[in-house]
Amino acid sequence: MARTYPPVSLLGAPTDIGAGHRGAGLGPEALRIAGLPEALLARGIDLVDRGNLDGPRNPWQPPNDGYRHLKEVVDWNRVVMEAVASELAAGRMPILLGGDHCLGIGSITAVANHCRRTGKKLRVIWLDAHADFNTHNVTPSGNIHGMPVACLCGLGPKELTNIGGSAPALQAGEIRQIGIRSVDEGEKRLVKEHGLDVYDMRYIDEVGMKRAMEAALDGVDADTHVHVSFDVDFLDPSIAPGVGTTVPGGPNYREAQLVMEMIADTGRMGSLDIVELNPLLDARNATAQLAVDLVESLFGKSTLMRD
Ligand code: 6HN
Ligand code: MN
Ligand code: MN
Ligand code: MN
Repeated sequence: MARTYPPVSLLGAPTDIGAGHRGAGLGPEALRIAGLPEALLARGIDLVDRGNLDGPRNPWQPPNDGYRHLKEVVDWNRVVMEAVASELAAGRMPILLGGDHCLGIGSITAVANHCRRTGKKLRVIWLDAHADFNTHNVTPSGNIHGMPVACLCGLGPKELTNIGGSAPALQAGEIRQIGIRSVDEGEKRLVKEHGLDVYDMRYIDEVGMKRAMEAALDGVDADTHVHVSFDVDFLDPSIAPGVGTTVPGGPNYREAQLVMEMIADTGRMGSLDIVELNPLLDARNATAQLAVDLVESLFGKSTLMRD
């Protein structure tokens, strides 16, 4: 049976404010040029591209007390949170076009508040090479794109942990992390302390992507809002070179497709972030095109044979 999707809104957030490389701010335009709007329209989706949000420029400063650009990161996340919240309130599915992964704080805080208000359960599927669970005490870089999951779980500066009104925005039990293969030393300790549910590459190698995703999606039902936070560095760098923080040993093309297909099969995706795409490091926009291809699968494209 063909699935129908809620109306979708694209929200561009052209910034690399939380990253260690310049260029992720060009991500929204690269995704559009790679054909994301047309691909979704071709899936029969009622789509509106809201264009790009506006926020502070990147001052490119060194860390201060363990954070780079904290004030600007807060400003960007407020803008993102409000935009995502208003799409959800209007019954639309927001797709955030990053931008770096620090924006997951605003995006997911808005989603979490929406779920509390509507009485939905929330499941965040965090596709990433990294756990993004650093704090200012343990971060090796000061880059806030390495901290969004910690902030969402209440660990971080008040301006970010309480951005949606109260902290924590999320319980660790609401998150599943897939594809993880680079976690900093201090970060590892925090991930364990907070009991994050991590399906790392070792686990995926051992049991296979199918079983890993079955476990990650276990319990998702008609009352669940699934939020997908897709950090493009989740993918193996041999197929996705256009990111600032490549880590070898990631999911290959087929494994990545399976992840997206299994999420699509739940029929419960209610919001999506596509982050960390860096066109300055890409090869002829190939990584952007791959991201679009995978997003089509998130919207059911490659499940055709099973309809
Ligand atoms: N990302 N763990 C490293 C750091 O600097 O904290 C890398 C973080 C990468 C974050 O890709 O979203
Ligand atoms: Mn990330
Ligand atoms: Mn990452
Ligand atoms: Mn919803």
